[in-house]
Amino acid sequence: MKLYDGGRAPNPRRTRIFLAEKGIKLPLEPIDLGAMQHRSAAYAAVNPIQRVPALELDDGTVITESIAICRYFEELQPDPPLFGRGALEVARVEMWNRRLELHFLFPVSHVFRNSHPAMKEMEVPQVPAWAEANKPRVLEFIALLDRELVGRPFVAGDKFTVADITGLVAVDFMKPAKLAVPDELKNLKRWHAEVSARPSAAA
Ligand SMILES: N[C@@H](CCC(=O)N[C@@H](CS)C(=O)NCC(=O)O)C(=O)O
Repeated sequence: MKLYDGGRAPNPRRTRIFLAEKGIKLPLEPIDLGAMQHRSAAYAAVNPIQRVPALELDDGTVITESIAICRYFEELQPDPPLFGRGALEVARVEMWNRRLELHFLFPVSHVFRNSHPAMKEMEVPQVPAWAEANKPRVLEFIALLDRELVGRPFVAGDKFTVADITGLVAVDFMKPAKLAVPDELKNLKRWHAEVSARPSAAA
C-alpha cells in the first residue's frame, strides 16, 4: 500500500494528519505539484483526475478523494473514532466536515488558486474576480465558526474529529491565500492553537 502525497498542499495534508491521529504509518510517494508531476502520464494512470492524494492498495486498487481515503482507514482501524460514533455523532461530524469543506476550505482554495501567480499553470483560466468574490465568504464563515466555538472545544462537539482536521488545514491555507483571521475571533484562535499543538498537525 502507498499514499501518493503532495507535500504542504491541503488535501494530502488532511490525509496525513488523519493517519497520524490513528497512528498509521504508510509509505509515501511524493508527487511534486510545483513541477506538475501530477499531470504526467504516469500519474494520470494512477488517478485520471490528476489530483493528490491517492491511495494505492497492494492489489493495485486506487482510492482518491482525501475523505474517502480517511473513511477507508476509519473502517480498518476504528480507534480513535474520527468520524464519530452513533447516529447523532456521526451525523454531526459529517455536517461540520461538509460545512467546513464547502464554506471554508473550498472558498480559501478558490482565492489561492485564482490569485496566486504560482497557480497560473494549474488553474486555467485564473479568474481574479472569483478570488475576490470568495474573500468575504471566507470571513463570513469563520465569524460563524468563531460563534459556534464559544460553547465547545472542537468543531463538531467535545471530541477531536475529521472536521477539526479540515478546519486546521483551511486556516493554515489562508496564509498562502493572503487571508488573515481577524484578531477578534478569539474562539477560533484558541481552537486553532489547540489543534495546531497536536503532534499530528506536523504530519
Ligand atoms: N477533492 C479532492 C481534492 C484534491 C485536490 O484538489 N488536490 C490538490 C492539492 S490540495 C491538487 O492535486 N491540485 C492539483 C491541481 O489542481 O492541478 C480531495 O479531497 O482529495
